[in-house]
Amino acid sequence: MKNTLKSRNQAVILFWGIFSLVIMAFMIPSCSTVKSTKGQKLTTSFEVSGSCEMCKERIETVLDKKGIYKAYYDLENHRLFIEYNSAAFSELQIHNMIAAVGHDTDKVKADDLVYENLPGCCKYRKDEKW
Ligand SMILES: [Cu+2]
Repeated sequence: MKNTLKSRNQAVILFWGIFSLVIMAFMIPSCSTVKSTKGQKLTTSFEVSGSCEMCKERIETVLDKKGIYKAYYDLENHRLFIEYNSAAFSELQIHNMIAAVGHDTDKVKADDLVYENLPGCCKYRKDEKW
């Protein structure tokens, strides 16, 4: 009698122990994913090479993505202004996306082959030494 009572208590403790572990296992990752998918709204600007309206269009189009709220390329000052979600992209990823379509940024240089394939009016490296 005493023995069964003890084992019953142990079973109850075991049950609640497992139960709370399961609850915690569900809670912890859901908390962290909510945090990471929410991210932060970041605003930044950096140098991007470009020479004409087509460049502006190309740069702004490649940044027309979910997670990027605003992207404005100032053609005169060769500067990109961007507002994005930190959970969706890192700043370096944005630099890479721009370089991938042929435009050098102050952090990432576009691949020569991609650059060579830009239309003549977009050849911004003319008077620059690389
Ligand atoms: Cu251009």
